[in-house]
Amino acid sequence: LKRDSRFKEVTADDVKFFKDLLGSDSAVIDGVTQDASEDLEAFNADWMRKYRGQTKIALKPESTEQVSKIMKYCNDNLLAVNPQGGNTGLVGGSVPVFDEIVINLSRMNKIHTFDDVSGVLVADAGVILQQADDHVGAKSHIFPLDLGAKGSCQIGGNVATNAGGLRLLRYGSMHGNVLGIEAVLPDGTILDDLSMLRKNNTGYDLKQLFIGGEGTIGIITKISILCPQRSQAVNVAYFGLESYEKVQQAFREAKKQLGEILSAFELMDRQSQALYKRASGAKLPLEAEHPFYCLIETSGSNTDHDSEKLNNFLEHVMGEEIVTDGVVAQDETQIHSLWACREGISEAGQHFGGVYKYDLSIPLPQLYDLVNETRERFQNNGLMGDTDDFPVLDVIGYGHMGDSNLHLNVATRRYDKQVEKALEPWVYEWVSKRNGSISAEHGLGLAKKEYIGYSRSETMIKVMKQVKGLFDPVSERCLIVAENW
Ligand code: FAD
Ligand code: 2HG
Ligand code: ZN
Repeated sequence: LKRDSRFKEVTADDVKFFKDLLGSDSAVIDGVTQDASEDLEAFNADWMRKYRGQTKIALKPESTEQVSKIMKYCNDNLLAVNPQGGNTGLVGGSVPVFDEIVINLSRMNKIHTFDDVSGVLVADAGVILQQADDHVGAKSHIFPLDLGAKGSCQIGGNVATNAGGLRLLRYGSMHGNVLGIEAVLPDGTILDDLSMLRKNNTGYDLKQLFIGGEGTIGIITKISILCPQRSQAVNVAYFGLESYEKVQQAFREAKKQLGEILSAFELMDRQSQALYKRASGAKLPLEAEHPFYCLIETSGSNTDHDSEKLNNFLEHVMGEEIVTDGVVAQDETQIHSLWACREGISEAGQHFGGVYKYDLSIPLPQLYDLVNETRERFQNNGLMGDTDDFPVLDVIGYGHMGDSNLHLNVATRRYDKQVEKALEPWVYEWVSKRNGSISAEHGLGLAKKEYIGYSRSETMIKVMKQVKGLFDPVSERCLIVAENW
């Protein structure tokens, strides 16, 4: 990668402009006119410690007007910027590639309104997901998205990545739940589309371009989102199965028998659970090992009715020998520990050094074939083994079975180009041949932008570039994320 020389480097004058605008020192982390190397590390390095930028300045605006003035100044002066939320993204989009200015939304963290009749929440983009969920939870509602990074990721980042998460099966994607956004365009224009309406068929639905747009056409500053009623009865079951064929049968049965109360159906293979156990030291819920595990959650309004349904389902699938063994959580603590076995995998993947992550949409019947084939590939190429001589520790498969979304993680002892070469573009070709998507829910970021052609046609990519040009005419390349898609 080569830095685009058209983008200017930040000078002392620029720093002065930002300090005058943002006021307090902690709003401008400055490595240009003073040494701020330590503070800047948090803005430059991503969650996986895989992508690292070299920004010398990070800005933490407090208001939409400040974001607007920053963007206008950067646009006029050809300074590249990179929006940043909670920095939990998994595709290298949340950190700079070169010396782009980081615009971090963490100080824009106010919740504006929540109406418990309509369920509409209006909040700043920098509100942490967990805080948003706690806020609406106090009024018996639920934020329509939940994911393992909820303690750090921001709702603006969730919208920018169109994050999927653990309950998409039930509540649908951000494209359906977000009612409005306020965003700042590359030239500083404030686009006020902070609608609270469920229905509004008056022309193009522009906010949809920002949802999943990964900050390439503007910075989201506020969102309005529809939050459903929180279910009074939540039940979780975790069970073991002997084959992927049986996993599919169990999913079919769960839809048939649990219908409207099914809120999650997650898949974990034996290797993913073993790695989670090894990394966290936690005890797994079932004594014996099984080739596959599933986690089912139901959410409904009647405890007795829901428990009966779930127990009947389990009795049925065990009677039919679809499921080998299973447990149902008896209280809140057990619900948390069952969910931890699923949510903790992502972190376990990188616990022993590094990880190569692939987030893929694959037609269900073939979804697990890729994990088997990847494992075989590493068994045959001499890169995977039990000692430190081998870079690859294990290949694990898990994910949102209910959404046909596989997470393939290759857990390594260290990042190694040979491992990457064995995986890319092979994984993308494999997925493309089966008409899947090379990014189901994490986005393109820097990691996958080169590979977009495996999931989108030339015509679509051309139109995307035209859209980008419309919002950001200054450069065909992205001013917002200097290394754009
Ligand atoms: P960041 O990581 O800071 O940014 C992500 C991208 O959005 C970047 O391109 C950034 O430039 C852009 N961006 C951020 N904020 C804004 C804004 N206000 N305006 C415009 N652009 C912006 N993802 C899923 O989909 N499902 C999961 O189940 C899931 N689980 C995860 C579990 C763990 C443990 C971790 C670490 C990550 C997980 N993710 C998951 C990845 C997911 O994309 C993020 O966690 C989350 O949506 C990103 O939010 P963030 O605030 O951290 O954004
Ligand atoms: C999950 O579902 C996340 O746990 C992360 O999307 C997946 O780390 C991954 O590969
Ligand atoms: Zn996921």
